[in-house]
Amino acid sequence: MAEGFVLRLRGREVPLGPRPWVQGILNVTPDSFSDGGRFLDPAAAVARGRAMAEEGADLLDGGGESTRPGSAPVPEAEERARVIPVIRALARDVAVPISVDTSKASVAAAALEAGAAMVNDVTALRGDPAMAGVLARAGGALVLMHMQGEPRTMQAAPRYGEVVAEVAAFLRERVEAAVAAGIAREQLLVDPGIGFGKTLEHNLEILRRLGELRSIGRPILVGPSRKSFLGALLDLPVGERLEGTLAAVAACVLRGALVVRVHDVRAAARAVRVAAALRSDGVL
Ligand code: HH2
Repeated sequence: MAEGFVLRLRGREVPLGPRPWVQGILNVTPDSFSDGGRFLDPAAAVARGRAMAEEGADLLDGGGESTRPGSAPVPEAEERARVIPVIRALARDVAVPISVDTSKASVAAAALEAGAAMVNDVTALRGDPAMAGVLARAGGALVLMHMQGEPRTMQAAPRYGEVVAEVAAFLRERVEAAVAAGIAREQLLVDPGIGFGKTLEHNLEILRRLGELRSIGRPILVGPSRKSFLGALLDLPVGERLEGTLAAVAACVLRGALVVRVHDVRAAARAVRVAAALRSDGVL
């Protein structure tokens, strides 16, 4: 059911799928929505990264700028100072590939130079005109994520005609724009951007029909972890959304997601294994 892909990381190609990957979130920020301030200290961030690799992460995603609803942009020097030393240390210390969660080309370039193998750009190359060139030159995988609006205002009044069709059309267009800019198709993953300019109903509709995004022909990454759609469904604060996250992770895997981006790696890795075994192609 879930197809296999070749993913071009920096300097090497790896198979992705049918076994899904767990991407561990490492927020080196004071203000992320669920763990802001916990890993701002570089030593704490590196320890957290190592722990997630031991808990079964296939990939780590380090970010120095929160994109939670209402968040303000972080100056480039500040973002670099937060995230680059952590990426450099983790790239040396852990066996799994490291991704950098940034929309700034200079931060992405520095992270790739420091050993990152992937860039997670929540603006899908719309935030910084120099980003595509960085990926075209340096190589490395690139996540193209859908977002309506920008983090500061995106949850004010999200509006779609048909949300799944519009997200799919956007991701298709961004894949072609990346390829036209010199990035290889094998470098690309797509992500519908749960919670980025979407109401509860929009998020649910995307997750219910996630399988439709498979026709884009690139691996699907989804980030449901601890997000507010779970809070709305369960009427629970951010610290109590683990079970909801795991249910969403399982549903995503059953519908063909090949990377799930999560905070709680150990639990999610177990849920992913079971969900993958229960898919029609039964990945053990
Ligand atoms: N979600 C967040 C951040 N980056 N990147 C991708 N590709 N997909 C996502 O769904 C996604 C993302 C928000 O989660 P988190 O990193 O925990 O929070 P914050 O942005 O507040 O740091």
